[in-house]
Amino acid sequence: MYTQGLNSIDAHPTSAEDAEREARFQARIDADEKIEPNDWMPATYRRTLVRQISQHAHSEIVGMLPEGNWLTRAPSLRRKAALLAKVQDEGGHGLYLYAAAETLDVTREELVEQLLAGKAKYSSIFNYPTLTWADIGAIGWLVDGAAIMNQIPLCRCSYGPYARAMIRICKEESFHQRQGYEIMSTLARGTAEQKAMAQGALDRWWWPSLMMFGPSDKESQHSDASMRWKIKRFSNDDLRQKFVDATVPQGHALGLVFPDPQLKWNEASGHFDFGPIDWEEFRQVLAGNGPCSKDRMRARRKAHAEGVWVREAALAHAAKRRADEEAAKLAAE
Ligand code: BYC
Repeated sequence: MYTQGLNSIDAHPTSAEDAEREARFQARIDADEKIEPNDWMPATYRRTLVRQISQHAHSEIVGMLPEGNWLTRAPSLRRKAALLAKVQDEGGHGLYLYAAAETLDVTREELVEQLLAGKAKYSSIFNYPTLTWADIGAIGWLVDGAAIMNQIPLCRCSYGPYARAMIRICKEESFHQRQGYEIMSTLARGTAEQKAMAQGALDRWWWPSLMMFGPSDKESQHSDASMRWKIKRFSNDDLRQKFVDATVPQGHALGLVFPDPQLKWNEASGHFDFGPIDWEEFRQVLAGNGPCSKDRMRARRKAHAEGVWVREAALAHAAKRRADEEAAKLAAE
């Protein structure tokens, strides 16, 4: 389903001059300077950023779908208002991220086209269904919790526009995570049926949440370059472990059981050990064979087609304002 021609490895400079420019660029990164849109950057750095930022933007937009599914069925007005605000936030995150990607010489239209054509990846997690209201709690607690763990270090990413977008996004994500945990905690303290709903949601979302951090470090193709460029500050496995260590005590506080018989505290390492991840499932989801992959793409294409008139109206309005401003300027001369 997905292609990523964007990040082919052509990192080797073609001339002594290029080598010198790359060395200066790397020295700036090593000195923790921010790289800004008009600065020189290696083509591979630019492509890596376009790949990661656009996948991230697509994830935010597609991520609106599983939660949007519950807007009409939230159990109270308060829950509905909070969920609506959260889903709107995700749309906003997508916009900041598309705007950050556009500073790298690519248009939002091109990126959206890649998504709709099935050529661009988005996070594996959004290819799973939201079967009960408890899944909304689990998404906030686990999916947003995993997102925060991954995204806090991105606030220090070497590329200025991405780092700045992430600061605002992370603030909003922490509200999302608390919203989810509160839903889980209400259900876990509720009737036996409600507690069973919370447990079922944890059973469904735990392993896919661990997969969000990407393949193991051994399998990760882009980590070495991204770490050297300080786009990524921690490896996929390190972030996954941090997430497990932070989340397991939260689940235990809710009285829930993680669906992993091998999960246990390891006194010697100071971390939780956990069982093997089903990487075949991850590969299948990335290949477009997740439980909801086809539905998600269908919903995005439909929304895009139905939004044509909004985009046309916005462009017509902008053109009219420009024309009015020009006319006012001429009249004033
Ligand atoms: N799903 O070499 P690797 C959110 C791909 S939004 C799909 O380790 P990298 C939220 C990877 O792209 C969550 N694909 O890659 C929104 C690469 O494929 P390509 C999104 C995945 O980039 C709404 C290949 O596997 N967050 O939280 O060094 C509501 C090899 O991987 C996944 C971000 O996008 C995956 N899970 O590291 C609630 C954060 N994992 O491109 C919540 C920014 C890996 O070669 N992104 N792949 O075809 C990142 O931090 C990094 O891109 C990743 C992967 C850690 C995800």
